[in-house]
Amino acid sequence: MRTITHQSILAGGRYGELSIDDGEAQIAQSLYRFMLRLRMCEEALSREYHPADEMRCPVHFCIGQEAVPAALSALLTRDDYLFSHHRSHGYYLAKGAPLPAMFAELYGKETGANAGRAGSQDISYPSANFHSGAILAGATAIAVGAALGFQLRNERRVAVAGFGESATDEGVFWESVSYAALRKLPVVFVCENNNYSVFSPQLKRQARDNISERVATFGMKSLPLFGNDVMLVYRALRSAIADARDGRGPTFVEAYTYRWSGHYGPASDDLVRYRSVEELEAWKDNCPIGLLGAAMSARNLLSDEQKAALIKEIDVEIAEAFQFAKSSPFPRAGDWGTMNFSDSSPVADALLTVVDVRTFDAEQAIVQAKGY
Ligand SMILES: Cc1ncc(C[n+]2csc(CCOP(=O)(O)OP(=O)(O)O)c2C)c(N)n1
Ligand SMILES: [Mg+2]
Repeated sequence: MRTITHQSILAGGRYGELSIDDGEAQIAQSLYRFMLRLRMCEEALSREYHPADEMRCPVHFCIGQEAVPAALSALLTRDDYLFSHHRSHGYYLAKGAPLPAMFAELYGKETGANAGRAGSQDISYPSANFHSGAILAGATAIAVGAALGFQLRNERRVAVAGFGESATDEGVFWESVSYAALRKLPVVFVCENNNYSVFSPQLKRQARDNISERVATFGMKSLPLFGNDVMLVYRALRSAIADARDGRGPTFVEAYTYRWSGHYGPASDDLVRYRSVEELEAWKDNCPIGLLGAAMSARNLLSDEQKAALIKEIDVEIAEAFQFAKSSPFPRAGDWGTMNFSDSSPVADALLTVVDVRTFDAEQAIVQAKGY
């Protein structure tokens, strides 16, 4: 197994190994488009978040981490399941869920993906088999459960769990790996290792930075790679997903990457001084979109005109999504009882009757979303 760490990536400076093989022109173009669209969405949402303060849910932006979702978008079928964590937007779009419903969800609107009740970090789109959740490492265990279901029913479907390296601080992650390896389940674990859990680097939370090696000792294929080379990520996930689908068992892919934004919210949190300006700049030099774009230009796969046309097209789509979100109605308090998505849960029904909607609303102080 090749050794790769955050330190070794920084020591390597500007990455010069991204290659587009013969026959990969089309996939490179679609990966580029996905990453650019995701980046532009995140930047537009960041710009709108303050001072308007119309989005009132916490948002964890994934600027700089576009490669893994892009690769998944090209590889998963609608029938496959994708479970992700709080940094959810890239994964949501990877599953082909609609942009206007994502924006509306962030605005807390009735037309949002979850009728405005989940917000960014718990957003889901059940008809596309996409679910995210704020409980770290939850995605890993749930994906294993889904994969067990596919295996028992003899379905050629795959479950993917996407999460940050901090999920590996949790016991349930290792239990999930152990059971998936034992049962050779059709599941793929994708860890976006950006080194930080909020403000804590991995080596302040774990004695070693060798997650992939440890996973391999559980009897699972395990692959660490430079996660800003989207072509590498794409090839690794293509083979992992094919293995899972064809009964060759699970794979753990550890994609080393970096978030440019603060942990949450659009504002920089660098004043906490948990990471250096030089480190951030070094990773910006290795931007996943910039690296792919340069390789495509060198192969005449992306002209300035094509890029400008793409930006124009995405700008229009984003403007329409904002318009949709802002002009949509808020959910009505009187619909509280229908928030239960299951119609067969007597426990939830019983609990819901305890809540007096009017009292509940009256007791909610208006809390400004500022400070992050
Ligand atoms: C079980 C659990 N513990 C703690 C938290 C609080 N929390 C939210 S995000 C986060 C850091 C997550 O880091 P990582 O998994 O590496 O993802 P990243 O934010 O770096 O993308 C923590 C500790 C949580 N959501 N769930
Ligand atoms: Mg992290």
